[in-house]
Amino acid sequence: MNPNTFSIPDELVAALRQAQHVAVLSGAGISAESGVPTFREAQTGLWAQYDPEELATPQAFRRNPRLVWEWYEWRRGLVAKAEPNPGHRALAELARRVPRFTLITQNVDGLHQQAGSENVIELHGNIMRTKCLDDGRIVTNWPETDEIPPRCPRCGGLLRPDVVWFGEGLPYSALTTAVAAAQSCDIFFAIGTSALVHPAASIPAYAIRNGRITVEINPNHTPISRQMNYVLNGPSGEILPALLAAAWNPQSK
Ligand code: BV8
Repeated sequence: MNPNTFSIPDELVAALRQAQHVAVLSGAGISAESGVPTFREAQTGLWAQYDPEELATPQAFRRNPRLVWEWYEWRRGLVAKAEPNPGHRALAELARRVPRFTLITQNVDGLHQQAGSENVIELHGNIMRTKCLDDGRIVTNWPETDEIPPRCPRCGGLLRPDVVWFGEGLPYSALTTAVAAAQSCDIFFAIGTSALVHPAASIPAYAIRNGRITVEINPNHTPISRQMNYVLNGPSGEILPALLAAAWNPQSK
C-alpha cells in the first residue's frame, strides 16, 4: 500500500463550501477502519478457502444453501460488532452542511445509517435484512428451527439474505436515482471503492462525463483514479474529517 500522502486542496475546500448538491458513492473501504473486512480481503478461518465472489451467487445458494447461509451468519456477526468510524460520521455531518446530499453505497453493513446518514441508497442490499427466496418479500422473524437455512413462515420457501448476489440485477430505483445524482450533483465523491464491481463501478463515469467536480478517496490507485479531478490517497476515516474541518472549521486547518 503506498504511504498515505494526502493534502486537502484549497480549491476543493472552496468548491465544497459553495456546493448545492454533493453525491457520494461509497464502497467497502469506508468500513475497513470499522474492522469490516473489504470484500476482496482474504477471508479468515473456515472461510479462507472460499472466494467471496463464488459464495455471493444464486448458484452457490442453490448448490449449498446451508454453507451460504452460514457464511452470511458469520459476516452478520462481524458487522454486528462493528461501529461507524470517523469517515461514516463525517458523511453524516456533510449531509447537514450542504443543501442537498445523496449517499449511494455498495456496502451491505448498514454502518452509514448507524452513523446517522438518512435516505441511504443501498445498491447491493443489506446483510442484516432477510427475505424469502420464493416470494422475495422481507421476513423479519421466523420460528426457532434446527433447519439451516430457516424457512419463510408465509410460504415455506428458503430464507436468504436481502443482498444483491453476483448475476442478480440491482434494485432499479436505487440505480437510476444514483445515476441521476451523479449526473446532476456539483461534487461527486468515490470513497473506498475498487471501482471493479459493475454496474456500480460505472456510476462515477456519469459524473465525469457531465463535467462534475469528481473526487476519489482511497489509499490505493483504482481504474477511475486517472479520470478524477482530485485523488486523495489515504484512509477515508482520516481524510473526510480533515476535509470537513478545512471547509467549516478553517481555524483547525
Ligand atoms: C449484474 C452484495 C446483471 C453481496 C455485492 C459489467 C456490467 C454489468 C455486470 C458485470 C460487468 N462485468 C462483470 C459483471 C458481473 C458482476 C461484476 O461486476 N463482477 C466483477 C467482479 C467484475 N456484476 C454483477 O454480477 C452485478 N449484477 O450485473 O447482473 C443483471 C442485470 C439485470 C438483471 C439480471 C442480472 C451485481 C454486483 C453486486 C454483487 N454484490 N455485494 C455480498 O456482499 O455478499 S458486491 C460486493 O463487492 C460488496 O458489495 C462490495 O461493496 C463490492 C466490492 O466492491 P468495493 O465496495 O469496491 O470493495 P473492494 O473490497 O473491491 O474495494 C475496497 C476498496 O477500499 C479498495 O480500493 C481499497 O483500496 C479501499 N480501501 C481500503 N481501506 C480503505 C479504503 N478506502 C478508504 N479508506 C480506507 N481505510
